[in-house]
Amino acid sequence: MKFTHLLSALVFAGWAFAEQKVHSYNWTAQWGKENPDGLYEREVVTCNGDYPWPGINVKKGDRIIISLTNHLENQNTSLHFHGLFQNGTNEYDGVPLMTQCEIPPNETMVYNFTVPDQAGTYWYHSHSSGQYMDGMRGSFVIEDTEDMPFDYDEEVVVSVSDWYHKTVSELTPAFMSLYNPTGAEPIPQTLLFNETFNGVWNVKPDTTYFLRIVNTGGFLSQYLWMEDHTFTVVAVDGVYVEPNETEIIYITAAQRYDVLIHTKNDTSKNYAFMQKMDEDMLDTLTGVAFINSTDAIVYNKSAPLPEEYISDNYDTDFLNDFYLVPVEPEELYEDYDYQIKIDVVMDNLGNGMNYAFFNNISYVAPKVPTLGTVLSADKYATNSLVYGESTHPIVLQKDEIVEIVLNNNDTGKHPFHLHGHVFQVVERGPSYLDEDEPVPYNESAPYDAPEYPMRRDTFYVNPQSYFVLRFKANNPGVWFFHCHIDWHLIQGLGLTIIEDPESIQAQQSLSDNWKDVCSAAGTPYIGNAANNTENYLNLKNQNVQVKNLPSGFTARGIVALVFSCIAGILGCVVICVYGMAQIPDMEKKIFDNLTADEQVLFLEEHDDDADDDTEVGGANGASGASGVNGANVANVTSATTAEKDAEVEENSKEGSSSDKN
Ligand SMILES: *[C@@H]1O[C@H](CO)[C@@H](O)[C@H](O)[C@H]1NC(C)=O
Ligand SMILES: *[C@@H]1O[C@H](CO)[C@@H](O)[C@H](O)[C@H]1NC(C)=O
Ligand SMILES: *[C@@H]1O[C@H](CO)[C@@H](O)[C@H](O)[C@H]1NC(C)=O
Ligand SMILES: *[C@@H]1O[C@H](CO)[C@@H](O)[C@H](O)[C@H]1NC(C)=O
Ligand SMILES: *[C@@H]1O[C@H](CO)[C@@H](O)[C@H](O)[C@H]1NC(C)=O
Ligand SMILES: *[C@@H]1O[C@H](CO)[C@@H](O)[C@H](O)[C@H]1NC(C)=O
Ligand SMILES: *[C@@H]1O[C@H](CO)[C@@H](O)[C@H](O)[C@H]1NC(C)=O
Ligand SMILES: *[C@@H]1O[C@H](CO)[C@@H](O)[C@H](O)[C@H]1NC(C)=O
Ligand SMILES: *[C@@H]1O[C@H](CO)[C@@H](O)[C@H](O)[C@H]1NC(C)=O
Ligand SMILES: *[C@@H]1O[C@H](CO)[C@@H](O)[C@H](O)[C@H]1NC(C)=O
Ligand SMILES: *[C@@H]1O[C@H](CO)[C@@H](O)[C@H](O)[C@H]1NC(C)=O
Ligand SMILES: *[C@@H]1O[C@H](CO)[C@@H](O)[C@H](O)[C@H]1NC(C)=O
Ligand SMILES: [Cu+2]
Repeated sequence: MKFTHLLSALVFAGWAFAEQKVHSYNWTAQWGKENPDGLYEREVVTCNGDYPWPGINVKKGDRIIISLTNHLENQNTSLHFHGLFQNGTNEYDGVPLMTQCEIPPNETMVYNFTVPDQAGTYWYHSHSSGQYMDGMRGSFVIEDTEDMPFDYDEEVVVSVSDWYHKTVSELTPAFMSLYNPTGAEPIPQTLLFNETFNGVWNVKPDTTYFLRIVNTGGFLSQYLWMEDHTFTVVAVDGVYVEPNETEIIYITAAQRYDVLIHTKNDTSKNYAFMQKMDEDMLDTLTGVAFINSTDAIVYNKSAPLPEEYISDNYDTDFLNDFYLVPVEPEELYEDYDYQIKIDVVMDNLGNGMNYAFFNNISYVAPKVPTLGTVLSADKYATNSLVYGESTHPIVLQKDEIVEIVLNNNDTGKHPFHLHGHVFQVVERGPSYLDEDEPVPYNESAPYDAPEYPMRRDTFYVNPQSYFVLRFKANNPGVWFFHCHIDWHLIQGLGLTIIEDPESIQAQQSLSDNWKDVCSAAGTPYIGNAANNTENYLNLKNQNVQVKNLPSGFTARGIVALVFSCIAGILGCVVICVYGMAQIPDMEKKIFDNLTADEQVLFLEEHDDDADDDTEVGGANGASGASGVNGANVANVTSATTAEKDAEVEENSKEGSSSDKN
């Protein structure tokens, strides 16, 4: 342990004895109507009826007690504190069916933990199937109690996020559908700045601002730049870095950039703060209302608001976070004890839908939350079998050095997040989108890893490329490693790390309230992944992913088939006339026509004979995965989208002039 570490550990231990400040919140999640972008009013998840959700601002060593009540009526909920290590309090990490049960309607869960020794910018959000994209999210700032490695005058937090005009439960059925065999993600309409469109940031002249930027969006990365001002990056994901000045920041979903911005002396004019969608992540621009959005750095309230400020180098000259240098250097872990090697693949399963995989596994939640299995499995807790196959369990030994090699066989970028840790970034390959094949990491190729690698908790991989991360397994708990594009999580892009299960058993226990939530949800919390309490090695009836397509089917084949079937069987007129009533039926018809080998395809109707060992799970226990909704299928037709666009354009004039801040 370095001296500075020892010192901060001692200071931190001191907190435990000093008077601990307690921050208590009673929060009720409920539906409300809001119009954050000024273009369209829709249902959002509110906090006690208010929107947006409050920012939390606390100091190291404080205690957080959040009583979260679910009054959503039709959905479960949960709360994750992104980036907090929850060392010893794994039960409050907030992942349904991994570290807790879903909080069902009318139930309350109390999250009760000590703020860790992790000064920095974090955030909280629902971890229940896509729900945070409906607005259930906020900033979580841990103030430093020691001197910070830079000076500033004022501190401000700001969120940036993509925004949809439909709720996740409206969008999911069409996304997880036979009619979307390529897995094209729903297209967001706008980008928000602090949950408002064309946001306003009021500044004072000649002032150094410490701006904490959080991307609370569920899908898109964004480019950020300012008119005639520069960012000096001083921290990422709660890790202080040597100041690095840049004109442009690229921020993925869930990442944080803390920057210094020095304002001008002259107050006669206002300046643009620009946000731009990473359009490479969009399958189509149809449905996007504004790809760029212009926020205002306001020096003078009577002067006009700024015009859009164009950049010609936004996609080439952004800061590459790989090269950042942590202020508190941690030497590269020279070698690893255990390697997790995973290929990211998007592919179709036997129901024709598109799923996401690490190797051949698409995450499906178990019957018993994984933490519950750890705490009840006794000596079997070190055997990954007991956690089930579709949770993709990986058991780590205490304090071993773990290397994650992730090869991205997909043509998109993905921001990956590991709960419970910051990791060292050892390598990231460039985009190989122009190659015919993905280029995997070549371990034997000579390579100079940085001596003091950058550390953070969310890091993106380039298209058809790879990254390599390392961390020490020094935080006993069950931790999710997953893509932070919430659509991809619904498609199963996650795996379960069971870190040092023996220490979890020795040190952690579950609160009564935690157990009450499980009982209310009807979810057992004792037993293996298949809810077997007698024989932990018997996984009969565990939840598993949908079976594979018969070999020879490809996504492209399905597209061709689906669309020729739609044309052949029904035709557009029928879709319009019969609407949703006909469509569930149509799916069956398409399958009838697909192949004679219907048994293979229709697993769900078949799991009582050949497949009685398993129950076919939907996507990640996602509410939306159940049933195809005809209304959303109709949205694919371009006429309706074009109409919407026209509407949006018109409303936008109002939106841009209204100063909602
Ligand atoms: C939260 O609710 C409980 C019980 O209704 C009450 O005792 C407590 O004072 C409330 N706390 C806050 C911070 O409002
Ligand atoms: C929740 O409680 C309210 C008020 O007591 C009741 O009307 C509603 O039916 C309950 N909902 C569920 C899902 O139990
Ligand atoms: C929170 O946890 C602390 C420490 O375990 C305990 O003393 C306290 O009673 C808990 N508070 C609530 C409201 O559960
Ligand atoms: C964003 O909202 C928070 C309140 O949640 C406020 O403290 C902050 O000043 C706002 N940021 C900007 C840039 O206006
Ligand atoms: C801005 O004003 C301060 C005094 O208020 C002065 O010290 C500083 O040099 C000025 N900066 C510029 C760029 O003019
Ligand atoms: C603010 O803007 C108004 C309108 O352009 C201008 O008349 C005024 O002089 C400006 N104030 C300052 C302090 O620059
Ligand atoms: C969006 O911003 C880019 C970069 O500044 C610019 O080239 C482009 O014209 C803008 N597009 C729109 C629709 O404003
Ligand atoms: C700043 O970032 C650039 C890459 O964008 C890198 O080349 C440079 O070494 C960095 N400098 C520091 C001090 O972090
Ligand atoms: C990913 O792509 C590489 C290179 O084309 C290939 O060798 C590997 O088998 C692919 N992985 C999977 C799981 O398909
Ligand atoms: C978790 O706490 C243990 C001591 O209880 C400590 O050794 C370990 O370094 C901590 N892990 C993290 C990630 O902070
Ligand atoms: C779990 O097992 C118990 C006892 O066999 C049974 O009563 C319960 O319905 C099962 N629950 C689930 C969710 O499978
Ligand atoms: C809520 O959670 C329960 C238990 O995990 C699950 O059975 C139910 O399907 C979930 N409800 C929704 C709407 O997702
Ligand atoms: Cu992804």
